[in-house]
Amino acid sequence: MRTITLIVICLLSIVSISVFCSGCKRKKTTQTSVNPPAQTQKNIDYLKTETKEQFDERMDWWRQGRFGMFIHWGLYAIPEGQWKDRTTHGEWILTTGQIPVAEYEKFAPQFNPTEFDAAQWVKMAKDAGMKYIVITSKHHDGFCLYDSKATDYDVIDATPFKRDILMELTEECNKQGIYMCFYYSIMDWHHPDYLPRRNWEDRPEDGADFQKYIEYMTAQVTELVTKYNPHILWFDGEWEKTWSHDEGVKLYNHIRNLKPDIIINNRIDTGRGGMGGIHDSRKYAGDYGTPEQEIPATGMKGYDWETCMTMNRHWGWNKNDKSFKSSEDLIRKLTDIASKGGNYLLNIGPKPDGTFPTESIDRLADIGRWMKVNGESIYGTNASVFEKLSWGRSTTKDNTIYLHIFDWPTDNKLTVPGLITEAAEVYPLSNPDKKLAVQYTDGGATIQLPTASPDPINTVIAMKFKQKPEIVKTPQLTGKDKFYPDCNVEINCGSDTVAIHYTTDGTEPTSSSPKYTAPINLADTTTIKCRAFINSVPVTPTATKKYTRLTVKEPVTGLNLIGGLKYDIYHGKWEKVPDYRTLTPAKSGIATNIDTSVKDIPELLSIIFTGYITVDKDGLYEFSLDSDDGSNLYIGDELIVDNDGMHAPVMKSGSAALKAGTHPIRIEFVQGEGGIMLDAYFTPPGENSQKVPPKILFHQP
Ligand code: H79
Repeated sequence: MRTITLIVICLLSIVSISVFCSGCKRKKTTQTSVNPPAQTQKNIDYLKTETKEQFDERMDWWRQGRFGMFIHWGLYAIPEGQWKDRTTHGEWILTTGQIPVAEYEKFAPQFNPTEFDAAQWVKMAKDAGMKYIVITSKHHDGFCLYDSKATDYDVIDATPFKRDILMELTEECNKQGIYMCFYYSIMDWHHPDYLPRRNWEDRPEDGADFQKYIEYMTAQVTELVTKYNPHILWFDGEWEKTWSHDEGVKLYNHIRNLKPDIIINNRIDTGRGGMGGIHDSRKYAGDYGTPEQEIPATGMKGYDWETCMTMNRHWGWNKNDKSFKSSEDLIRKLTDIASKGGNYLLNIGPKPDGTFPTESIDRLADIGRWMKVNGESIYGTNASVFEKLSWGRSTTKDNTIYLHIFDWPTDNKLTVPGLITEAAEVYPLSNPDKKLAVQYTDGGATIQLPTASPDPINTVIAMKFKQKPEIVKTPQLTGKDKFYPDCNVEINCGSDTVAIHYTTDGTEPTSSSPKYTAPINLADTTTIKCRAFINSVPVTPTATKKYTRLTVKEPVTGLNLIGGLKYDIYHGKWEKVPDYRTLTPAKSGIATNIDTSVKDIPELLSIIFTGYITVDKDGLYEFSLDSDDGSNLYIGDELIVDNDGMHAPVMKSGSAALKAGTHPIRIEFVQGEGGIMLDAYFTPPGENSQKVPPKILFHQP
């Protein structure tokens, strides 16, 4: 998988390749040779051994903190976003400007940020209400902001500044009580052993040894952890095909063995799933998800995540980029993120002289003023207990609910839908002495607000309760929408004190419809409609769900079968699984497993597995395909799992009702560029999900 951004970069590169192809001599490397890191004594596999309690304890400060500062600073600050005629470059300028490495290195002697003052930076973060700082120890350009023994391409050896920026910041953070954390790029455009090269470069690949690069990186990460003791390592640049899941896991365990309580983001492994940043934490290393420049639509129960975002359009300093988000926007984004249970990592791109952009300083101060009053509604809070709120957001902590008002109601009455527990105290955080009156009606509360909004950006109202407050929500119906032979449906609306009434004939439920008291057993295709009532008055919208009873598939008989699936491989570039029936296979054979190990070339291919699956009992079977890129699974002629198209690792599932016996099965797979992966799982009735075992796969010779 690889998305449009890179493709565009590649196209641009091809167009102007001739411009930079002068003098193809091998660049002198500045890296000194590195010894492989010493083996640590412990070597615990942390991915497999950590309990939930241990994980919660390790993540505690981070979850409490909710708000951090990202800092992108390095040689790319020197050109200030401009190369030749283009003024829209950022920290990617080496690549987007196609600057040969030898040319780019000339920024190093110009790096002399005499105004840099670690105390001031840390204080600005702290005053803004931020609890941690993540700074680029090394970005994609390979230049290091600290004194690395593994390279001369760092602030000490290559610049006139000769001060260890990370050490100064670390000491200041320790002094001021801020958690110091480091960004580290796996992708490295400078190191001679890093592969792949940019396709416009004239640096030859000969002699490059990626394994040596891994040793270099491991040595650097080791010195960062042991010398600076950072609280997070924030990896990035993991998406190139040279980086693998196995190396990610190895590096993760190496770092945790050095410092067991460190936190590591999910970009250390290959499972982050695009800019959305969410990974399957059961399969991939990484302690939290990293959505980039976006905020997920909803929170994810039990999953930690942090949105990283720029204030303007660039991460690194660009003097022409004036499109800064307003303070209002930033404060509301912080609130939105907290209301979904996430962290906000807000970026600063310092200038070449070592100061922050004025626009950033102003915004940090605005956020700080708001946080001083309202911080308790952000720090250590959990996601909203409400469904969508028309006027703003909500966060919660223990027996307190915080209401964040973005749009002040014109009649000064704030409705809190579904709240049926009376609060002990209700007041604005900006004026705790001003207690507000609340009216409770069936299925909700109404707060009488002051006549004017104290803070038009976000006024926070605290509601304190003596016990955990009860909130009635639109009823949720459990269970899969496809079943066989029957299923039990449970209904939950978050409260036991209200009555849920339901229908199964498609009509709207009323207070005289059957009352839900125990799971509803379905033996046929049915649509359930349900709604919560208090004193016969409806207090939620109606929820509807259709449950379909699948037609059971009869087995095929009378076949002479032997073990394994047939496979055919086709070569070509496709966006989806191709119409392979019109194509000639490049390779065919018998596969024991449903995976990509049979491939003959690494990219641009399609694999079709055909044959039979034998199951030993009647019932509903759930099939899942986890693939990068696309895949489909058919039983007979019916498409059961549709996971087609170009994408990062994604798992999709579907169900089929099967009689015990043998059924025709077909798995189709397509691979574009980048990561390649295919795994097939199934869940037999009453069992756990498992890889489809080879012993139940057959073909007709
Ligand atoms: O350091 C900042 C940026 O320089 C860096 N990440 C932030 C924190 C960054 N690098 N690239 N990008 C941002 C955008 C790149 C996106 C892509 Fe991909 C990489 C498109 C295809 C490969 C990420 C991975 C999105 C899909 C897969």
